Amino acid sequence: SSSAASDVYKRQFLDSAASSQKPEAVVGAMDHYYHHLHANVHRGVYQLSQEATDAFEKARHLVTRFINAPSDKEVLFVRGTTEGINLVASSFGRKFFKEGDEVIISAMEHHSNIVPWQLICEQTGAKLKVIPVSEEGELDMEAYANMLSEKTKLVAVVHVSNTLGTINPVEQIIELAHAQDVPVLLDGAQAIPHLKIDVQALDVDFYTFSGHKMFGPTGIGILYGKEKWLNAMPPYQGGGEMIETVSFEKTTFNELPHKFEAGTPDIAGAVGLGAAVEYMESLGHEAISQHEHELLVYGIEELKKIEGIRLIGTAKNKASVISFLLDGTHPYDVGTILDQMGIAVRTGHHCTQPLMDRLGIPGTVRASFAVYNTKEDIDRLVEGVKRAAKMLK
Ligand code: 7TS
Repeated sequence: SSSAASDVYKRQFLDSAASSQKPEAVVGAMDHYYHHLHANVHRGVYQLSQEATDAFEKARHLVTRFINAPSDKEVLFVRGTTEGINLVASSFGRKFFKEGDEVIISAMEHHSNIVPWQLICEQTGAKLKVIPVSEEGELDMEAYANMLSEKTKLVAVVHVSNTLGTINPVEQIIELAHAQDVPVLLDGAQAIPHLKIDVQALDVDFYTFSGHKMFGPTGIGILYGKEKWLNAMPPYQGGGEMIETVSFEKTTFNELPHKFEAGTPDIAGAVGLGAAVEYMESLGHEAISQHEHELLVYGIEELKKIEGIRLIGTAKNKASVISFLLDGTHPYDVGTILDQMGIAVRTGHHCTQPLMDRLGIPGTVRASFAVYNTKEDIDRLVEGVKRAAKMLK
């Protein structure tokens, strides 16, 4: 791609699920910010601070529109998906969980949608319930429906699996939970680069994602939360920015979204994320989906022809991830041979160890695509896997 900021594109970069490469527009926006606009936000009376604040808040507004949130108040800047989930677990959990309550997650969660819940459950006496996953990599929706009860305080599931690519039936998950007045958090880390997200159409209570997986910078992400929940929740961190008045007797808190944004934020990161939103909007979700779907279908078709290959994650509804194993070989060795050919894939458990245990495998080789990948990348991958098969068997 001629608009790419990185020469990594010259190689076969097939690890965008871990982190995407950056278009020139994103790097350029951050560069411009640091050269011309930088000052701290929300404080100075001077013009430069106002300009920095405007750039920061403009980025928030771009995200609000991108995910169709009702207002900027409900769109919080966080460090990424991990911090978004920790914020909800810590703040919502402290306020609403008690002994005997239950939190529902699934067997295909990334560790960052498991461990924060374990930590808050330990503190509050709540318990985790886990929706089972089939061999193909789909959620057992009947088991989920039966799991919901008056004890359930929250459902937290992944929208698109980073290991399998499964697109979960989140509309149905939310509908079933809401029928019992249970709020739902979606981990959108792998959904946001590929799917059009409309938080109002979903009626989701919390939606969180990372900037760096959607062509933005690292260190910045978003937590969307319904205003009624965010108002009811205590602050996550204390410090500057999040207060209204401070005294040793009593401190009062700032209004949303600032109540949850203690300290100087990643201003340049927010600006970069805003540029990433504009980049995705300029391509259009339909074009992104169509291109990636073609790559996925082509990749699956070609890889399937290789003797001894076993695809992991064959759900009907899938996004841009192909995980596989090669008979008689270790994923690490396959990854190493591919690397020698200039093909970047991820190998291992992909931060989903419980899912690996469920499927009875140590890990996978994972190729993941983004909008800048091409059929040639897939051809090189297939060639590489064939070579690995020959060398390792
Ligand atoms: N949730 C999912 C579904 C993810 O895929 C990831 C990162 C996270 C949460 C955490 O995001 P972070 O930006 O806060 O770190 N997934 C991966 C991956 O698949 N390979 O490297 C990171």
